[in-house]
Amino acid sequence: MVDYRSMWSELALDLDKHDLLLQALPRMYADTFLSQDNRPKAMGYFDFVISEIHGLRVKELMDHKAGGGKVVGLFCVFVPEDLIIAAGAIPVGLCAGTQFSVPDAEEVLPRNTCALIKSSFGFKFGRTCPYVQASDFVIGETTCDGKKKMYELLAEYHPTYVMEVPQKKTTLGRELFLEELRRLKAKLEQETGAAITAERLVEATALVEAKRRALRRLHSARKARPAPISGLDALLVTQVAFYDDTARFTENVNALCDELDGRIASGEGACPADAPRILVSGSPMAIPNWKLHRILQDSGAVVVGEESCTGTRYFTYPSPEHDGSLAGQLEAIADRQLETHCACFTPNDERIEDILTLARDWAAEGVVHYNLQFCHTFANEALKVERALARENVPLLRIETDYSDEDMGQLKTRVEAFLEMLRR
Ligand code: BJ8
Repeated sequence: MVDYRSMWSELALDLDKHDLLLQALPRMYADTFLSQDNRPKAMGYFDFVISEIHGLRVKELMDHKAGGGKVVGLFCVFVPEDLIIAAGAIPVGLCAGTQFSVPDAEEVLPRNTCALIKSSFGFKFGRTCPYVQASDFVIGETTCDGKKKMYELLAEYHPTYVMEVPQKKTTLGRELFLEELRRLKAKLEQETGAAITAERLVEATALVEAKRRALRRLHSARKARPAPISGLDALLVTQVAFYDDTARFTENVNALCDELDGRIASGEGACPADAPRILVSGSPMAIPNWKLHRILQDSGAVVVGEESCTGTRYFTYPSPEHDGSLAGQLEAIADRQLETHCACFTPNDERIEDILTLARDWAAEGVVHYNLQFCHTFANEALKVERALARENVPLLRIETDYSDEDMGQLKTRVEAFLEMLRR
């Protein structure tokens, strides 16, 4: 067992508090993941990654920094990873999904803030996340109001750069976003001292596209009945995508998909063929937020897709064709990113279309709309989702929750009643 304590000290972590966090994780992981029946063998890689979540991967980031490289933290899929990679830096997702860091955040942020924002901020404020500590700077974005205002406070504790994301997908919105990509490119070049050339960007986009393709392949495998992989395992893979080494991750997702192809061919599933098939849609589920999937799965359902930024919104749309020039590539990146149908946009009808397509093509018998408490954008959009699904006769269950365990019993009762209705 490697001892990482000196690395964590170097990163100025609060070691006592960090110990408490690491003590809780193995048990929680074993109960949630390792206890599942008939998991694909290739999930072993992802189990290993989680077992080293604050160890080996952080060491890789520190080695990169020791060699003169930079690490850049992100909170939103709108920030293009390929631009960061083209500058020779490593992007890492910092959105957090645990109640552990929420009390620290509530010393500063209002309690009625969404759990994702509080958890992410709390990790910096309480110095319990080696990833934010390892990052040379973080890139925020002007998506929801809670995040925007959190970044202003975060800037008091960590170098923070905020990128403007438009609120409407108009011609003007696209121009603004394109200009913001150019500004971000200049910022990255200034921070890393490396020039982002057309060639480097082609290579970086190819790397990121290969990862997205592998995730699409995994997502597509979940169309099969019985589903060859559990919803929990599939969600875990997407969560790991935000911080693992891109090329190694892609290779392992493809190995997993090869195994799933074999399972599909032989009719082997991760659940019974008649398990109710559920599409989850709404707020992202940052690692280690496995709460809703676990309740659904323990109640006998199988989650066959996530319409969220820890799901289809992250990987569905590939980069469009371009002429190979730097300017042409930035336009292609802008167009790809603007296909992220986040509820922060108005209007956002494309998301409703996406949900209908996913429910139909993945043969979902019901949709669970997942809303983090105090996330007004997704909460307001839920009504439109409900109406659209009603027109297609797809039942919807609206869940609003946070990261605490307090409402587990109540949620389980509601989920079980919903599944019972689907079975009837
Ligand atoms: S593109 S979904 S990753 S902004 S859940 S913090 S919206 S109050 S995370 Fe998001 Fe980018 Fe959009 Fe995706 Fe605010 Fe809602 Fe909290 Fe949210």
